[in-house]
Amino acid sequence: MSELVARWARALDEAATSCAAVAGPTELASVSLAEAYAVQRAVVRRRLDRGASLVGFKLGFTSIAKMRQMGVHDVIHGQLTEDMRIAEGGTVDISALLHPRIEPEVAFLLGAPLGAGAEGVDPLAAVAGVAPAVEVIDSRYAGFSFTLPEVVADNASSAGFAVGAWQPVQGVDLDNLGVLLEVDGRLAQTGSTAAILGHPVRSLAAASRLAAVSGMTLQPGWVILAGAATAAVPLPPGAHVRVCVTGLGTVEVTASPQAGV
Ligand code: 0L1
Ligand code: MG
Repeated sequence: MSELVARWARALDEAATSCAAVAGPTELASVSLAEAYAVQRAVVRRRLDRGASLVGFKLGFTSIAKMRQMGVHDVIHGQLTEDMRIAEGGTVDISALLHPRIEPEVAFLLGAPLGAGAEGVDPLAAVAGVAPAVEVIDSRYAGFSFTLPEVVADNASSAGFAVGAWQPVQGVDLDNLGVLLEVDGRLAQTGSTAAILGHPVRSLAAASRLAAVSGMTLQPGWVILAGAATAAVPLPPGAHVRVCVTGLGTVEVTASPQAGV
């Protein structure tokens, strides 16, 4: 591991654990994506060394609008650990977060491996279930402001996720389902699953491809967050969040008061 990778893995990990944002632009701002992913792996390694376990993979920049905004042409990925999981109906401890936002997503549950060692497998055939999901994102950079390599290094702003009831993927046409994001009973965002790369299944194919490039195998039992169907919105203290995906169901979480749960 290079000195830069080790130094930034420590800096981003400490920013998360001490709730102190890193001021940008940083020297990561213009590193290669390969170096940025090396920092991401090292950040996640530090979490694993503290006892966390890998439970999934997420995609970011899955909407054309967000790609254009960042001037990028491909999605990015991040890694989900067990300590990021929030029970359906549970509490998001925002006292441990810098400036949390939420976004409605579609989640897939893998029943078979994808990625490295499973090249050529039909991604949909590897899916054991699909569910509505809500992702909590939190940037470790001040002002939620970063370049592409910076956000890749920061594990694609991953912070938490909750998933609704799993359903069999067969017979659910995922291409254009309505998505509602409510905060305290008020509509915050509306969208469609079509905003997720045109069809969430494309995210699954992208996850498989990106994992293979990184030498990662997406494991049976893992959750794959396909990407946001709308823009993210701030998650204020005490807020009750409900995501509804037509035909898939709902998922709800509540933010803790500022002082913690
Ligand atoms: O889950 C996401 O789409 C986040 C990707 C990183 C960019 C951001 O923090 O908005
Ligand atoms: Mg997301």
